[in-house]
Amino acid sequence: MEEQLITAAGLGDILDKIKNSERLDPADALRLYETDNILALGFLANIVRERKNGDKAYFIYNQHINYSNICTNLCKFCAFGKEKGAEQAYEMSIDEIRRKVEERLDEPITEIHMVGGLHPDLPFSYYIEALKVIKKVRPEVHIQAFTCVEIAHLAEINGKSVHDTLLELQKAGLGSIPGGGAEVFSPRIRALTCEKKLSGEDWLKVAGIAHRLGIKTNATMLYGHIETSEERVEHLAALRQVQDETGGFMTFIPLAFHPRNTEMSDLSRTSGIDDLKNIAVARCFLDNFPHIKAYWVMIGEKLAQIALSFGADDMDGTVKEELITHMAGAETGQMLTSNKLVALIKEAGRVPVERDTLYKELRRYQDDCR
Ligand code: V47
Repeated sequence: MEEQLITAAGLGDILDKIKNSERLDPADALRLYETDNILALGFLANIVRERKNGDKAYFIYNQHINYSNICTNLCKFCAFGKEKGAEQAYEMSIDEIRRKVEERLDEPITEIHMVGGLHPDLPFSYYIEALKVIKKVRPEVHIQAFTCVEIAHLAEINGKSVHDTLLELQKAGLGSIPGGGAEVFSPRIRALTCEKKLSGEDWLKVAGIAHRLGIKTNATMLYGHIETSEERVEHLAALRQVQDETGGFMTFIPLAFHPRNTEMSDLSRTSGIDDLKNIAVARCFLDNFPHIKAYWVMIGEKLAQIALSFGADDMDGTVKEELITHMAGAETGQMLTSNKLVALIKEAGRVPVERDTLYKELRRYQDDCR
């Protein structure tokens, strides 16, 4: 039945490749982006998803801390970053970061996800102290912090190489690196939307250096603004190439552009179809990525649930206090309880698995109904 659907969609040759675990080439990915048969695409992605992760759908008990929104890059797609001195600009002191962690000590949080803007004058010691204070209050927690863009900035203010800076951050408590700042690697897109930001090439270099030090990272792509399908595919191909070399990426997270309060607010929000497409194409093309995340904060919990049948095997986590997407108009809640995540996953016909940051299974909700 499904095979007929796929053949009718003109994707029979891609089905054969996927069945034989053959790598898709960029032209295949482009055809997948251009298909209007979302069910055929979903079926293809689901083959890869179930081959890699079976029926499991992961989530994590995490806490987000956005230590400062002051940023020198001021990207056109971002509503979070503010100039120093602007009305909504803020920066947390080390004590405030400590309090944020202390406030939630009664919750079984396993990961703290910490990112911020490129601050013009916080010294390198601030970032070291931030990591140390989190570890002091919550020694067992895994800190996933500072995007590759922030890492390059930290190396600059530290006056040392990315390699040596990462070693210092690791010693202070850095566990892994989140996937932000990748945006779309295309120089055309960067020139039009985030001209001051680290180049795509350099983002990939920082990720590679981290991987070679044994520091795992995530990868993202910000889609749904002015990028073309070709530019999306080039982005995915660049990630796949680095992953072939290092194996250090854990998960790929397509990020749906939210236009409100940004300099690109004339654009519409992404459609559900485009959200599912980005997940499904990534799952088919990124054959060397173990996981694809449907980030519920950006696409909503309902679509994230459906995405679990369109290639995604992870819904991210409990989150709480997310600012980057909410400042750009996200209508999703600020947090989900772990019970809610479990219920959403079960209802989608998958087996909920609470994981740690590095995808170690902490608890499988197979038969119990908690
Ligand atoms: O780098 C900025 C994006 C990213 C907007 O690694 C926007 O597990 C949508 O990377 N609309 C930060 N997106 C968030 C991020 C992330 C989130 C969750 C999990 C992980 C992970 C990483 O958010 C930025 C940028 O690409 N962003 N502005 C916007 N208006």
